[in-house]
Amino acid sequence: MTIDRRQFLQSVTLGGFGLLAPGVQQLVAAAEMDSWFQNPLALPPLEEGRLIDGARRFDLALQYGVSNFLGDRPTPTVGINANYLGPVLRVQQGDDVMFRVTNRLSEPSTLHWHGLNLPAVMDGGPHQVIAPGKTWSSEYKIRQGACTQWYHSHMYHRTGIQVYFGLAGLFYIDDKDSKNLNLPSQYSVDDIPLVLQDRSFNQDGSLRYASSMHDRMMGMMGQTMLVNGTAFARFEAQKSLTRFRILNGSNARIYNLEFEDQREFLQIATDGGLLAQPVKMRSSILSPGERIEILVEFAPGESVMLRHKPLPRRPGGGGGMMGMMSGMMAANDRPFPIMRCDASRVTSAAQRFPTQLIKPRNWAYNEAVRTRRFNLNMGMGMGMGMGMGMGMGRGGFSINGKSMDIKRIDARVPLGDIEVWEISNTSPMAHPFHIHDVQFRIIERDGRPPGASEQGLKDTVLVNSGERVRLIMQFENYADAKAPYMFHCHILEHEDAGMMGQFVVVS
Ligand SMILES: [Cu+2]
Repeated sequence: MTIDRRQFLQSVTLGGFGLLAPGVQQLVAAAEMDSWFQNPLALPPLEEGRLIDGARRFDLALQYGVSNFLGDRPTPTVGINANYLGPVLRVQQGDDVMFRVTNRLSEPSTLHWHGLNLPAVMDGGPHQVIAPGKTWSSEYKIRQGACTQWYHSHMYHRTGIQVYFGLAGLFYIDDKDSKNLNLPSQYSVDDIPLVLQDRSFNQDGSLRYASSMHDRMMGMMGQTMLVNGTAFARFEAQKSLTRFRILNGSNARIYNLEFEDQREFLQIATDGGLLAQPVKMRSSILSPGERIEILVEFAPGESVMLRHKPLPRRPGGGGGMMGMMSGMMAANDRPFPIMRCDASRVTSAAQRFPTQLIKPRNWAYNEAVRTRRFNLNMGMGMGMGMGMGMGMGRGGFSINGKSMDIKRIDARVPLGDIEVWEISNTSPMAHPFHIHDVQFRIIERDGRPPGASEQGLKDTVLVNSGERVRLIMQFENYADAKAPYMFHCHILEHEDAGMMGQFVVVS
C-alpha cells in the first residue's frame, strides 16, 4: 500500500497521521511529509491608506472569492479586498483613521478592530452590523504605541463561520520609539506576518465548517495548516535576523510553537506591544486571538521547520468529567509541522540583537478601585455523555451562568477607572478570554506571577481549566452609556454559542 501526495492532501491530518488508518501511518515518514512544504509563503499586500483631509483613509470590501489552497481544486472563500483574508493595514500612532467598509456579501457582517482603544460605536462588534450592499464608516484616533493588532468579522452567531471562510487581516501600528530600536521592520523582507489557521476541506475542495457536535463543543479545528492562506508553506528567509509577527487566527486551536531543532528565539512583543526586554524562548503557547512577535536567527543555508508540539499536560483538572475530557484532549494533541523556513539565500550571520525595548504600561495593584469576577463555564452536569452533557446548543456556554444577550449590559465601568478582572474557568477545557477596548496586564495565574513572556500588554489571555487569572486594566478615552463593548471567549464557536458578555464605559 502506498500513499501519494494527492491522497495525502485529501486525508492529511494535523495529528501527525494520528487520525489516518493505522496501516497508513507508518508509510509516510515525517521527513517525507516535510518535503511537501514547498508552497511559497503568501504575504498579504501592505496597505497604508491614503491621506485625505489629514485622515488616513482605507476603503475595504468584504467580498467573495476563490482560493487555491490544495493545488488542484478551487475553494470558495471570502476576503477583504482579496479572495481570502485581507491586507496588512499599517498606521502610525497619532493618526486619525477612517475605514469605509463595504459589504459585498449576501449576508450581514461586521468588521471588528481587535485590540484597539476606540469609541464603542466604531468597534465593529455585533452592534455595528453592515447589511449586504451597505458601507459602514469607522473613524477614530490611533492612541496606542507600536503593536500588532488584527481585524475580523464579529457578526452575532456568525463570527465563527465568517472568520473561517476568510474575514480577517492584520493591523500594524508603528510609533517613533519603536523606530529607534533598530528592529527588523522591512515588511516582507525581514518583518514577516504569519497568520496561523487550521482548516478542513471536503473532497471537492470546499471548506468544511463545524458539521459535528464535537466541532461546536471543542471549537472548530481543521486538519490542514494554512499560514497566510498557504498550505504546506515554505518561507524563504532573506535576512539572518527575521522578525515574525504571529497571529493565532484559528477558530479554536491552541498552538505550542517551536522550531524542530528547539532553537532559541527572542520574543519581543505580546498582543498589545513591545516587551521591556526580549525574552529567550524555545517554545511559545499561542491561543486563538493572541499575537506574539519573535526574532529568529537563521544561519546561511540552513532549513528548519516551525511546528506545533503537544501542549504540556497540566496538573489538576481532577477526575470525573473534567479529568476525562482533559485526558482526551491531551491524547489528541500530536506534533505537526506548520511552515518550513529556508535560509539558502542568507549569506551572513545576524549582527545585532536588541537588549532593551520599550517599557510597557502597567498599573499598581492598589490603584485598582474594584474587582469584577467572571466565571467561564460550559453547562456541565446536565447529562452523562459528551453529546448530552455539554454544549447544549446555545445555552451551555456562559459567563457567570449567563449566555450572551445582546439586550443585556453585564457591567458598567466608570471612565478612567482602573479595575481588576478575575477570570475563573470551571469548565473542562481552556478558553482564551478577550476584552475589547483595553490592553491589560496579567497580575497572576493561580496566585503566581505570569512568566516573562506574558509580562506585557495583552487583550487576550488563555485561562486553563480550573485556573483563576487576575488582570489589571484602565478604561480610558471613550465613554458611551448606550454602546457596549464585548468580552468573550475567543474560541469562535464558544463565542457564537453564548460565551460572551457586554460592558459599557460610562462618564
Ligand atoms: Cu471557550
